[in-house]
Amino acid sequence: MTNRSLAILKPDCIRKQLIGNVISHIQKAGFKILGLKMVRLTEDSAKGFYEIHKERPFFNDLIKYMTSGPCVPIVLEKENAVEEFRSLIGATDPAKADEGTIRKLYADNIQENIVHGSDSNENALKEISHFFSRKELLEINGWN
Ligand code: 3AN
Repeated sequence: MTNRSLAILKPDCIRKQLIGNVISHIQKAGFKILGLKMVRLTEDSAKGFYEIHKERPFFNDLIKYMTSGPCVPIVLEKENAVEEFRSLIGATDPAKADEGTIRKLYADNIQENIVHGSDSNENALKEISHFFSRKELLEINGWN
């Protein structure tokens, strides 16, 4: 079934000038880009996005990192988008990620791991609405 996933190119991706490289991997893997923008997350917005991790020991560092510079959220569409995108990016810890995955290729460590990918269809829809309005996606795609 065709569905959607939210990717976020994280601040280390932008700092390392890797936006183009990562988007190239995404497009070569057959994902359609339905929406894309550059944003700087506020502390409140980052805390809202990562609410599920609020009790984890790395939460404060994660918020600091995610607000340390701009991010590029991207709405993706493909057959089995969530699973397919998670296999394209690789394990959370780049040291454990498979060869050829985006995190294996570009990420430095488990926190600064270049890219986010939704972990379920339900979360994908929630995460997409964190960054994009329905109207915004409809208006853009109405031109295709
Ligand atoms: P994924 O991004 O692979 O779904 P999650 O949702 O478990 O991984 O974690 C969200 C983010 O929190 C990760 N992308 C990473 O930046 C950070 N993170 C996860 N686990 C750790 C950890 N053990 N230490 C530091 N940061 C972590």
